[in-house]
Amino acid sequence: MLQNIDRIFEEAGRFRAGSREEIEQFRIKYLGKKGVIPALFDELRQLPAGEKKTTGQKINELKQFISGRIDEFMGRIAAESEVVSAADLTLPGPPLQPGARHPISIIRNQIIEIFSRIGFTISEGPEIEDDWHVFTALNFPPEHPAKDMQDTFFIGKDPDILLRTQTSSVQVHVLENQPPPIRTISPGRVFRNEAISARAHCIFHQVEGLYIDENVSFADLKQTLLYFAREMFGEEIATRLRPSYFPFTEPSAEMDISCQLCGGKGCNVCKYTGWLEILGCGMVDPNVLEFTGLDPEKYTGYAFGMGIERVAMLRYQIRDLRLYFENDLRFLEQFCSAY
Ligand code: 2U9
Repeated sequence: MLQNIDRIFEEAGRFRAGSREEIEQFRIKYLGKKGVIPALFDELRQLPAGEKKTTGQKINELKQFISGRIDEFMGRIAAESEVVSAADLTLPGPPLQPGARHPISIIRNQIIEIFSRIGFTISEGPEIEDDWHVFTALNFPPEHPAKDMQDTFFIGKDPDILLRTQTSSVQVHVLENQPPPIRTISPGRVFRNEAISARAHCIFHQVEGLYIDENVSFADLKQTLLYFAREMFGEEIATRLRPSYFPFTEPSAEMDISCQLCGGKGCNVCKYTGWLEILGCGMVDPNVLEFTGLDPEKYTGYAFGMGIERVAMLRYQIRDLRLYFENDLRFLEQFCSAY
């Protein structure tokens, strides 16, 4: 029943009225004697006692929301007809609701700004790629499961042409076309053949970073990521690295930040660990350098990658990834930023 109420919330939220008749029809549909809200209250009576309180509250919220929408549209129509009848063309127009940047854009711009300050350039590249730039040059073995149709979107029948699954493909182009020192980040949209849920989506955004030069060490990587975490989440944030595995880096690690909700003490958001995973990183595998024409005896480098949706979730305490893609103004209006 709660899901049904959520659906009605959305449906009523999408309603737009151009005339008094349309508003009246909307009122009858939801609040009329035989309308949706009285039907929900009838249904409520059948529920077990334990569920009645929360469900009843939700129905009341829905009722108030719908009444609010009716008042809002009536007010607008009244204001419009007043302007027409008064016809005072010297009056200022009705205020325009200012737009707000999407949270993904805000966080992407902040990440770009943070890394730009320490000398990283921005690289962009194609979303439709070939196998070499997405997998082979990044040291994925031919039989790697990521190359499977279950995980990657291929364009047509050609197994060589696909939608990039990570923006590291952009950095393979950079390595092929530019001599070191290279210090660049690649923000962009990526595609994975995943079922959509609160924690996963088939389209999401990443920022991958790459630094290649002589004598680049793991210590450089650690300090850069610590700097990033402090700039993004505040000076008080603690970080830790856990060993991990990626085909393109060796050694590899994942970085956690201390949970800001509980200050690292443990809560249901951090699953009582005090830590939240934020990104993956490591030293670029010598094979990747060799594949892209660099001498691994001369050059070393580090790389890192993060999902922008994930960083935004941690920054704004967003619980469900699907909210980013629904274009619901009640969600989008909450974000306001200089970025
Ligand atoms: C080159 C070589 C190596 C980029 C890296 C990660 C680790 C990583 C994931 C984080 C969450 C992607 O969005 S996510 O699923 N990424 O863990 N990415 S190192 O490594 C590179 C990049 C470019 C030439």
